Amino acid sequence: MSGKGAPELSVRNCGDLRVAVIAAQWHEKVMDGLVDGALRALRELGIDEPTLLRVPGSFELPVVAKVLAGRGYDAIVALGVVIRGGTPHFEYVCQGVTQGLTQVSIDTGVPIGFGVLTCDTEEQALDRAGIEGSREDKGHEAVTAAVATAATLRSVSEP
Ligand code: DLZ
Repeated sequence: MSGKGAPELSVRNCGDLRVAVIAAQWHEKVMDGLVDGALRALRELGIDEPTLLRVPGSFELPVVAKVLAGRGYDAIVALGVVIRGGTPHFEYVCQGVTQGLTQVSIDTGVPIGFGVLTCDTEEQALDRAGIEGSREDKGHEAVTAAVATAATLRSVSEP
């Protein structure tokens, strides 16, 4: 089998990528952790001036991602937290945001890091928020995935 391995992720090959972070506003404490983790990951990669936009809720992430994807960004990172309540609303928001972001990414060819937590409880979300005591840091992970994919795409489009 032939083919290139994934390009190394470093300031050298990522620092000039244009990246936008879009963050919903529900569940402030978890969102603060996700945004901090995402911005930290971008700094580690030398991407010091990302665009950061806020939207009201996770349902609004796809439309903003679509507009930004048409404006020359190399990668987009979508951050949100949806926590199950007592009505079917949870399913509709989760489905809308997941399908919406998938569609935007495939239709536009711009990688989107999926940093949307869909949790049964706030405790589960806090455990993934990259704050003190969390076991996971999903904002950081979403940036790494989106930037790695953008670097891969760039490596195949250049001779
Ligand atoms: C309405 C709503 C509810 C009930 N829960 C959440 C949530 O847990 N996380 C989230 O990001 N947004 C929630 N929203 C707001 C919707 O995403 C959306 O902003 C509104 O339905 C208005 O379009």
